[in-house]
Amino acid sequence: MQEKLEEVKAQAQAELAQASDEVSLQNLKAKFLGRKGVITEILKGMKDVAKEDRPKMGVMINEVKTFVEELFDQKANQIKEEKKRRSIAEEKIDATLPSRSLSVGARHPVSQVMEEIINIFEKMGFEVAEGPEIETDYYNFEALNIPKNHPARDMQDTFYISDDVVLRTHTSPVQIRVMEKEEPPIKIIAPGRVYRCDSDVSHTPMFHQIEGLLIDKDITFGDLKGVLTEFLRLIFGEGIGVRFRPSFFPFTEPSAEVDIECVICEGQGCRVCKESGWLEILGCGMVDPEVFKSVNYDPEIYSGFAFGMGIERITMLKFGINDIRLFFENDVRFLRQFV
Ligand code: 2NL
Repeated sequence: MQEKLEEVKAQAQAELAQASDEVSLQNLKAKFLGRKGVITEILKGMKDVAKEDRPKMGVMINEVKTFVEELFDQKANQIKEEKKRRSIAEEKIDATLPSRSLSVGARHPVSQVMEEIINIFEKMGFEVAEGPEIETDYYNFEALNIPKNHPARDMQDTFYISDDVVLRTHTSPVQIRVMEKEEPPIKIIAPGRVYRCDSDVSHTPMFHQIEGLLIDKDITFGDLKGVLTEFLRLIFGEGIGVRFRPSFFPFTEPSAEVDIECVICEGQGCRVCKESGWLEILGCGMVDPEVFKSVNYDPEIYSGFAFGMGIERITMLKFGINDIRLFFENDVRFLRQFV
């Protein structure tokens, strides 16, 4: 028996020395220590051993078993270490390789002009007001004295969510909401996205607008002219020609449209200004008493002016861009030209 056990030890040592990976190690483990393994078979043979010899035999067999188990543990560690060493040697990272270059974007020209306009009005003491882009018919039309049959209310021109709910077509409803909540003096601008059912070289279904509103005692059309003329000179340059033309809006009376001298041909006449030498840039007027009625302001005490302008149009004129749709493609080669 003693001899047999020595043989098993030697055999295990010899065969383990040959094993070089986890699979062959597992197979050998089954062969020696498994349920039908060599050592297990020897243990099973105990029943044929004389009773008085069994304890001694048991100790001897267990010694061999422990010896072989330790051999396997050692070998398993050796294989694991070898595998790790190899992966460190082979999977090298070259930290000196040049990196892939990151492409740098650019601030959208509409955002730049939006910010510039907001800055100018903030310096004049206006505060920014914001409100929902999904509005009720009341705030978008009714409170602004826009009659039920007005073309702006047509399904062709406005995105209706339901009979009573629309995507705002201007930011005026923001100003109605402020007037509902606060008493004059009011001095706000309302920048934001607006929506109209329209699409061609100069119209997109969503565009940006800034409206302004100033209400106090004794506000006159002269104040309106002063503020807007100063604004246009700051945006387009000190020398720019400015003119006010009579116009009509349901929410202002009197109303005016404001033109600047054509920035493309300097007033000589060209395709952009349709040979007139002038460019329409914004609409404005004195707030109509009907609007004051909607928000419970007394038109005998207060007066004020309001104005509105489209940001895309101003941005196109400022940078000489001839197709509004370029703003919405977000091609960085286009966007980078205006930094
Ligand atoms: C344009 C013309 C305008 C207003 C907007 C306004 C707002 C209130 C009361 C009265 Cl709450 N008016 N806004 C007034 C005149 C013109 O916009 O051509 N926008 C692109």
